[in-house]
Amino acid sequence: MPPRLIRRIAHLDMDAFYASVELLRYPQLKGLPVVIGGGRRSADDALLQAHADVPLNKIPVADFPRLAGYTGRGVITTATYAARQSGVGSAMGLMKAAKLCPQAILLPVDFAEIRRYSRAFKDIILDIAPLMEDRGVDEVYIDFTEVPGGQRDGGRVLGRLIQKTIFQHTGLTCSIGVAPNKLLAKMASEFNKPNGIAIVLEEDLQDKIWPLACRKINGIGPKADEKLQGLGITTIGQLAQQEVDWLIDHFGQKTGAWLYAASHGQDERPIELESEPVSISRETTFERDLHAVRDKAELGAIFTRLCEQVAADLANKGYVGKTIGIKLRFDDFKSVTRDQTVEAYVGDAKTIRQIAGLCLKRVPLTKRLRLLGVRVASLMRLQDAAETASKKPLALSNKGSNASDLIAIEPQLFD
Ligand code: DCP
Ligand code: MG
Repeated sequence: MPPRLIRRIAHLDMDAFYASVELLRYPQLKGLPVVIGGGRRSADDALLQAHADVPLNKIPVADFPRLAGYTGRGVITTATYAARQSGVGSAMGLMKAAKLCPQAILLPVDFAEIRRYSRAFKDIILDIAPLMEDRGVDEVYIDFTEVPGGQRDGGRVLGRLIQKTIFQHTGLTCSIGVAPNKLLAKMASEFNKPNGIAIVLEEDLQDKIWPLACRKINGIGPKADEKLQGLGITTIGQLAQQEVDWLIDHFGQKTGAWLYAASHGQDERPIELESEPVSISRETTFERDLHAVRDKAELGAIFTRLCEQVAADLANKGYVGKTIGIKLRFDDFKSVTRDQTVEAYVGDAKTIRQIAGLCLKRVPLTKRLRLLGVRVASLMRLQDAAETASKKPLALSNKGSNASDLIAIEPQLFD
């Protein structure tokens, strides 16, 4: 019989993520104090304009905007480790930071670039270890248990492989904690930041976890922490000394029991896998049944609104699609659907509305309507679609816009 595998869960968190992404563009700033925050300023545009004739990595360090003299209400989103040495960090006001570290370079956030790298590092992980839970822009949980190398040296071998591969492909570093569960892994990933790996085993609880402040438990926020401090409890070890009933008396059944389990390093939560949506849709049931002709204006407005909502959902989730569909339910509760697949991926409300309008024309609209829905399927990640389009010869991508031109001249129902 094969030996029973120890459950090994990793938490991976990118190092100074937004700042590190900027350093890829401006490698000349490596090792310098850089803070990211505030809005885009005239100084940022001026920098690029003044150096329009040189590659970004050749812009002299001396020309970058500095924190010194900053006025305004902006806050720091993140700071490089060099800047953190001066005591600046996330959520600090930029004016305060300017006093602590005036020489720091100040750059704005480029969200499109952040999303691109976020997707890239997650795809690299998925290639190596398929059980990954997406926890936001710069962190994930990974189940190491059955992945080759995931048991070796407590998971360190697989951790190193993932770090190395992410770095080779993106130039970014990350830190990894490996532990028997998500709770401990999340704490461990902070132990050796940046570019570090930390292993926490069950038997390490007393030495590595109990000395930490209660706030280090993901889920104990400032309010709960204040209450714990009021009860004389500052470390996880002190929390673990309390009777579960005493904790329940003070925090209620659910939180009390959870505090007790957490302080003893217990956490059974599974890894929740990322699931790709098959389609994105919106539908609405009307307050009263509507007639295609008599209530044309109202229906038209609702139809447009649904398309706008679907377009916004697509944008938020980062997808485009090429099958546009509608769903209608009549006053006799019978439903019909129609859809149309177009050549180019679309995501904007206007094009979705045009194609959905064509679908609508294929349905006889004699009965009154109870419900209207709009759906976009055959999805592709926006970024992958952009990359595919940019690799296509120009003639092919032109075809897509011709298709929507054609649609634009079709008369619309409900208009
Ligand atoms: N972030 C933000 N607002 C905050 C904190 C963070 O917008 N109050 C953004 C900027 C960070 C990113 O989220 O780059 C990830 O947050 P982290 O807490 O992981 O911070 P960093 O990755 O910047 O640094 P670390 O190396 O400590 O993980
Ligand atoms: Mg991070």
